[in-house]
Amino acid sequence: MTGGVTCSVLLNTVLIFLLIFESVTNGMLYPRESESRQIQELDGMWNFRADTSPSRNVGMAEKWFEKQLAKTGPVIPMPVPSSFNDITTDRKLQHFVGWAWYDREFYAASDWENKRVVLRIDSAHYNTIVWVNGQHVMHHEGGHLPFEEMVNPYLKFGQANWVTVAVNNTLTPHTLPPGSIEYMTDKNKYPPGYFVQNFEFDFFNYAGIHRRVRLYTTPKVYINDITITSRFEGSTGYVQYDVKFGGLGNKTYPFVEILDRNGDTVAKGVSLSGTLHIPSVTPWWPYSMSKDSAGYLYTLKVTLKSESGSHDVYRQQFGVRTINVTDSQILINNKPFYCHGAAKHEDSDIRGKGLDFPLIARDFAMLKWLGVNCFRTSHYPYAEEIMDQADAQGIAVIDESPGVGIRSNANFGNKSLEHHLAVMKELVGRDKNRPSVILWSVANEPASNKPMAQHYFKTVISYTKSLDPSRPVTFVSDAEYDNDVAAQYTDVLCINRYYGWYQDTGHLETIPYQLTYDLEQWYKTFKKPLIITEYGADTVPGLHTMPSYVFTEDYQVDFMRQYHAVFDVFRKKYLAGEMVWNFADFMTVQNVKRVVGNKKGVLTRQRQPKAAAHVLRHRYWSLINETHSLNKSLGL
Ligand code: GCB
Repeated sequence: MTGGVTCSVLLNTVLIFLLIFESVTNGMLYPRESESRQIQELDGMWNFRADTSPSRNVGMAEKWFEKQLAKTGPVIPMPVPSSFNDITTDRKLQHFVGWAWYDREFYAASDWENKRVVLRIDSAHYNTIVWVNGQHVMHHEGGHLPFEEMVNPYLKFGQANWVTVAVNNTLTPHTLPPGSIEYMTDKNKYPPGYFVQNFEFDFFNYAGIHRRVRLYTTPKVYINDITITSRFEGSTGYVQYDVKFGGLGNKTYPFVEILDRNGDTVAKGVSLSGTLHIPSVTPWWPYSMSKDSAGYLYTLKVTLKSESGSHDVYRQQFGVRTINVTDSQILINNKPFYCHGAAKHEDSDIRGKGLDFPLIARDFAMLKWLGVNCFRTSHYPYAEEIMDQADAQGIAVIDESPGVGIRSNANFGNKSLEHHLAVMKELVGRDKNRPSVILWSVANEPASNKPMAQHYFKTVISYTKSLDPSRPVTFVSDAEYDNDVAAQYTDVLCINRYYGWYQDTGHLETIPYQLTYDLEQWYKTFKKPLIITEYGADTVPGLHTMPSYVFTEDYQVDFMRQYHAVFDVFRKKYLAGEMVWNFADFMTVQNVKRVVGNKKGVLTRQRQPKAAAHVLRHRYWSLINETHSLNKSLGL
């Protein structure tokens, strides 16, 4: 009893600390050029050296950051952004765990001296330390979100500078995702010092500098953060905005304008926060619900002049749309939204999880080809460039944290919880203005049947709601309706199901029985809209049998048809969505259940269709046509 009280006092303290912390931390605006801001890309070939010493700590002990990496020992070229794992032919590097070191040279323009210069890394996996010219600049924990720091004190203006980045991909019980290092001490079986990285998630733990690295400049008094929420009544849009600025306590003269898609001004204001009205507003819609205003984005142009004469301009895109949840539906702009989607991964040959523009473009082309109107960023936050496309192309997103594999008791402790809250704050801070984000998912398949999950998820979900009261919050469960202790705190139930695959393998005829019973029980227990966030079957492309057999393209087709028949019954009731697992094949750890990765994609890893993709495409486009003709008959 006493233990429980102490524990909740501690957690409340954590929550209060984070709420106070929130009002004073930096915003995380995406780097954008403007009249007052310049960007210098640092992507390209960097020097790279993995610290393969048994302790993995020689680089830190010898202070490799104090000189150019090439002067510390042999380096190889490594592309940034990319995962380092699949670039070379070296098996040790593919599976390397520990500190990986990067460095490169760059020039800082002499006229930057009077500006604020920020170094931003869009993401590096997992634990990152950055030095400029040998001096420590920043440290960030977490593999999928951006971090930045003002670097003026470390720069040599008008001269060459160098930046060193050390990234450690070790996962511990308190990282997100969690993992553990296991030392194999039996000298008869393993070499000295042998260890393995264990974790409970099903994708390759790609590592390195995964996203863009940039320097950008702002004036000394600068726009630090912008928060926008919106709604509409009749044809009028109401846009509530809040601008935070940084820099020395100067008097500021803000000017804000809302620009429509053509760049015409539709509303103006002269304060740092307020509500602007857009007459004849065009709401943001998913493309499956509107042909004409799909992905309609406005721009909030903020101009901030200060007494000292500095002048900053930032353009933030947003959409006008609302999200509401009833006991059986998700409503976008007060209309029922049925998610016919796919769960994805950031994953590709060679680059691993490295940002790749051609891949982003191809993925969106294939999402549209399939008729996907919603995807989940399983199982971590995706690159901002991917989220930009979702906003602009009108595809809804379930935005998921890296909370995957939270299963052992150690993963539910205070240290883990505190970090989880901090990650949610970073994620909401980054994606809060995105109209595509309709739902936050705080985790995938945690052990939500363990009693300790109740307090943990109550805290994470209520904290996320406090950060963003405008969106529903969920987590994705693989527990059962009668033992899940955390689902009660969600707004939408999300469950992953593998009937006919992991259970009753090959017995397609059992799927309708088990799925129907399950959906009914979940709804009866919780009275909330439900999304099947995963169902799928591993499929080796090119493998065929008739009748169908597990692992063939034919089985994937038959399997999906069983699910679809049940979905069609329940989508008229309280099923708010179906999402196939997975959009495309992806890499996993080596495992007897996986033949060079997870093959549940309806597309291959090269983004070409398997037979099931055609079935899905037919289904999803029929659903879109049904929605469009319904809208037409309603005069929308
Ligand atoms: C799941 C997990 C996903 C796996 C998938 C599978 O439930 O959420 O990460 O990849 O099953 O294929 O086993």
